[in-house]
Amino acid sequence: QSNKVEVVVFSAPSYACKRRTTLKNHNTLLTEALSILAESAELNEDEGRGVAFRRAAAVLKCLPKAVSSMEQLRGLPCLGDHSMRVIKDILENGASSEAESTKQSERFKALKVLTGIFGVGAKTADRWFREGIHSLSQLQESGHTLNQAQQAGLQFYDDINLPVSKTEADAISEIVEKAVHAVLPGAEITLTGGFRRGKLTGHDVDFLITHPEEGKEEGLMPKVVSWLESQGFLLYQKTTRNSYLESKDGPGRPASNMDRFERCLSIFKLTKDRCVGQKQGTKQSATPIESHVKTVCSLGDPTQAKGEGNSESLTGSCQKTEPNPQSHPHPLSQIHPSNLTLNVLGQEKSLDVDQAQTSGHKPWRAVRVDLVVSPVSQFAFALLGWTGSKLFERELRRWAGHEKAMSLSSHALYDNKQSRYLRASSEEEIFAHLGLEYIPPTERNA
Ligand code: DCP
Ligand code: MG
Repeated sequence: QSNKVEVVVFSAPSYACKRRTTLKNHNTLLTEALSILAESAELNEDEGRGVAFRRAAAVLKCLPKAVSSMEQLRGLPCLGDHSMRVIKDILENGASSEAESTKQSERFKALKVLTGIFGVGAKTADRWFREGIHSLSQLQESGHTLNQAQQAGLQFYDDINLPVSKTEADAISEIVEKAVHAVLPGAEITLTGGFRRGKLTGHDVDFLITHPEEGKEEGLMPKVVSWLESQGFLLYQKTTRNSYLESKDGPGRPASNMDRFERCLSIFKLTKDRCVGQKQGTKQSATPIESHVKTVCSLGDPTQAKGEGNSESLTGSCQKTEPNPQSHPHPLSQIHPSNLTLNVLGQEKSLDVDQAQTSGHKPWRAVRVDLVVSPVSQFAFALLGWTGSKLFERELRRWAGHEKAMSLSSHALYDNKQSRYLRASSEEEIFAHLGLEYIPPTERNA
């Protein structure tokens, strides 16, 4: 009789886009610690280090079992010395001292609070931190001029840092569908981002809009935005014409129809009706959209911000932080007195902090919504590019560039060897062009 203990040695492909990563994570202790270190690196604008920790966390997310010993890891890619030390610490001591001390550090805590403001990226947060601004109240006292995005970000701080549920995302979907169909019947709306990957919560709700007839989608976004504004659904919006010609990751010679993506970064006002509320077992008499419209119309006077101010830059205001209620001790609650004056673009404006503080009691909540319009010829690329996860996207582009001599973006796939664009009308076709097995959205949670 043998008393040898069988050790399960894990293995996985080194590109995350070749792995199937569902939401079932057997190694949350390890991946959460590595994610903290990744986040900290990103907040310090150390992208290389951030990606290294993200890759290490991602490879552990796809394992079929919990890791119990270091020797199980010897066949795995993406685990550098630093990540290995973190894992070892957790296996031996139950926690990573480095991740714990990072979480406790004044800088990390302050940067989290500050980047929790919509429109504030790592650069701005770091500048403020170095000026001694560590909290929202210190930011208020500093008299800094905030742009419109940041002003909205501060005003709806608590709501924006509260995870969005799938139920809320579905209620938003109905509103977006109603808006789009009101201005362009036949247009198609797809929920993308984390919710398409099957996540039950998100930091925002992402949509991709197209029309089966090429060109019909042109000029759609301003009309959708006007409709939403007229119905009182928008607390803030900034529409940008996403110029593909200017984008960094696009191939060198884009076709003429490729500078058409329009994007709207917005904050919706979502009424907490019977559908949206978290109460269990309540009957729904009206459809969410009907009761929503009624309530919003009767509320009147929605706070409307015209998106004319410059947000920190698209990337700045897109700084995505995983909402984590435990690490957010409701920073607005530190603010006194209850009615503050903010210096917004040189104008004195009063900010109703009571309103912001009572996120749990008011009959509505603020939800971040990201709308993207794509011509149907680019839809598959846009869908693949906006479904994520961010690391999955990055790995797809790395695979395309390094292994296939191709350039992949949310607009197109360019074959550098053949010097031509490769067409695709589905995600499956793009994976096939890339020589990859098709991975469905629910398995792209790298
Ligand atoms: N995306 C990207 N690069 C950006 C912005 C977005 O690759 N600068 C893609 C990948 C994301 C998707 O768009 O998965 C949606 O962006 P989100 O930041 O909303 O990411 P998720 O929806 O995945 O996360 P969450 O659930 O927190 O909203
Ligand atoms: Mg999202």
